[in-house]
Amino acid sequence: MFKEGFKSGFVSIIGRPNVGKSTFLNRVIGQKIAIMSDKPQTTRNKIQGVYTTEDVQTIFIDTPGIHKPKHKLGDFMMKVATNALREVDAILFMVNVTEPKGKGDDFIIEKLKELDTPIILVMNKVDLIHPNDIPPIIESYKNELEFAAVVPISALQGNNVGPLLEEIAKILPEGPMYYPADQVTDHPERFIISEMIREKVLQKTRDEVPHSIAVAIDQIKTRENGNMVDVHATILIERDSQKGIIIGKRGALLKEIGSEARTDIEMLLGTKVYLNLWVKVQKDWRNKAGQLRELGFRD
Ligand code: GDP
Ligand code: MG
Ligand code: K
Repeated sequence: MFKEGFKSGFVSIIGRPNVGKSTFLNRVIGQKIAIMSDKPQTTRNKIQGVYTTEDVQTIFIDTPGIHKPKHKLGDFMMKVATNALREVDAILFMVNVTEPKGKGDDFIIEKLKELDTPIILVMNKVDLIHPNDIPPIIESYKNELEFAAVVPISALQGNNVGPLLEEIAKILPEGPMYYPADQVTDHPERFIISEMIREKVLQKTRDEVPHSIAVAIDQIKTRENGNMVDVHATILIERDSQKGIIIGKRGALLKEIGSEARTDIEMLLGTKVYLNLWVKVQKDWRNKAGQLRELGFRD
């Protein structure tokens, strides 16, 4: 689903163990969370939660490896983790304000220095410290890295979490709603359906569109009478020129794609399906999500 001026993007939270990353996510996402970490379509950088408002969708992803300097990661793994951080729109570097900057933080800082990705320094657990004691700690980090913003919060009590979300929103680019706003649990068929549609597009267009196209499932909804499922999906392409190819003369090709994909989806769901397909140019979309997915560790 696309809306003029809507923003969306991927955000990675990094920080030493116990700084409050999970507490923060639970607080932010609460009822709105869609945990999709065990789903096949999720990036190897597991999706931890999706937070959607009227204007913004923030997809929080986990970047394994980078949190654990003691863990013996191969060069390759470390490179992949670092590359993944390069592909996100923003990084939340979370620290515990009650502890001085330590070795674990220095390790993360060294990794972050290699990146151009905007970083927000999140000083968590401010409820445990006198406000006067916070600035020197902030300085110790600012001496080492440049931050898009520095936000003290208490993830536990909720203090200042709203302003932090606003800082994130400032950084995110305009983009699609990758996941439905009302999604509380993941639809297990979602990925298969998107792949079914993608497959038809590739078959019908031969080699005229690159494999980098993606299909976002905007909505899967069973009608009230229960006899029919409405599926709304968007084919994301990178260039305007690909749009005409996919749609075809008077929409003929898109119709074929839709009709054949619908048959497959009906088999999968065991019910009649109304499939509504859109084609949308989303420049750079691949960098945002597809590439992350492609990096997947198959563990
Ligand atoms: P993670 O390892 O970074 O995911 O950290 P957790 O979210 O599991 O939190 C570690 C511990 O810190 C838990 O006992 C939390 O309750 C506590 N904690 C997290 N955020 C805060 C906070 O803002 N204030 C206080 N006082 N404790 C917090
Ligand atoms: Mg945790
Ligand atoms: K994904």
